[in-house]
Amino acid sequence: MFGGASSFSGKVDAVFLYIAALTIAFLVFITFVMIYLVIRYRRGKGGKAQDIHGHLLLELVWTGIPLVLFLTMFYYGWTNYRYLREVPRDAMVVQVTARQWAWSFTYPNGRQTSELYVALGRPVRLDLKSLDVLHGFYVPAFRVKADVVPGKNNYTWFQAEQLGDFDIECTVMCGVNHSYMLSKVHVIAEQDFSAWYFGDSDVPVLSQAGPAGAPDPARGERIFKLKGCVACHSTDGSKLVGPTWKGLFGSQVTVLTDGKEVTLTADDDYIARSIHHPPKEVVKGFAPQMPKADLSDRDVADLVAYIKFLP
Ligand code: HEC
Ligand SMILES: [Cu+2]
Repeated sequence: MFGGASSFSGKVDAVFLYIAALTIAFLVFITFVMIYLVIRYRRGKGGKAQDIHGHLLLELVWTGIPLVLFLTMFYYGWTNYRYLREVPRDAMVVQVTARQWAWSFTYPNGRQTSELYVALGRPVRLDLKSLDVLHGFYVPAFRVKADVVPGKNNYTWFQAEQLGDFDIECTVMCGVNHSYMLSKVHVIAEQDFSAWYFGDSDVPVLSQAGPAGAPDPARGERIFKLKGCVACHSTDGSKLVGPTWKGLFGSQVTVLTDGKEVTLTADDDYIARSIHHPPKEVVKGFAPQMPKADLSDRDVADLVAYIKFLP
């Protein structure tokens, strides 16, 4: 009866509407009966109070009917909940990593992306992991929502039924940039997905030690987006949670190290140190909020090259 962007959408909407309709019907019914009884039995001239001692049939009816209705709600909700939790065996498994304040996705072949790509009509299982605090994985169009709890592995799944791009949001207040913790699901046709998955895409397999070549700023930029640096650092001069990277390279930076203020030049070495050991030198005017990322030496070299490349 109901369609939607995923195999859940229609089912979740149907349960929701069923419960809402039943609730509204009861609200209207009870309100009208109440108003009627208040008027009918109001205190008037010559009225006389009456004692009533139970009415078996009436009590059976007003217990029985709601009981049956509420059990249908329960049954309907329960069967759908089971469907949401039972992942088909042939589902593709994608690891989802949440951190303040970005999502990343790792595919069975090791490819990592900051946006999710899935094939139309194919079930996808998402294994949810948080690196820091509580997050909530939510794709409104798919009616998919699951908590991502640090230290506990949660999961969810879906099967996309419509081509297109859909929003991913975080539902849990997870820090200052919570509301920017956004991403997308791209639902593409099966053959496009295979081409993307097996082909050469613009998204590299990260932290895989490639041939040691010259540091690559373009790869650095992709790491910047993929590893969530983009949530706290801008490249256009605006101040987010962390300092902007615009004009950073070669500038004078005042940092607090071991409780002392030191002014130094932001060179290769300083930037690499800031990434490897964030709390060691904390830029003046900022809180020590920078997390330690799992980056290889090559990743850091490419990030430094990217920062250098920025105006
Ligand atoms: C949760 C927010 C956050 C994230 C995510 C984050 N940083 Fe930071 N970063 C900060 C803050 C705050 C500072 C300033 C305080 C400090 O120096 O520790 C900072 C400082 C830096 C500095 C020194 C900048 C300067 O102006 O001297 C570099 C370089 C840096 N971060 C690189 C990175 C890289 C690379 C990533 C991604 C792997 C990253 N950061 C992710 C918050 C963040
Ligand atoms: Cu979050």
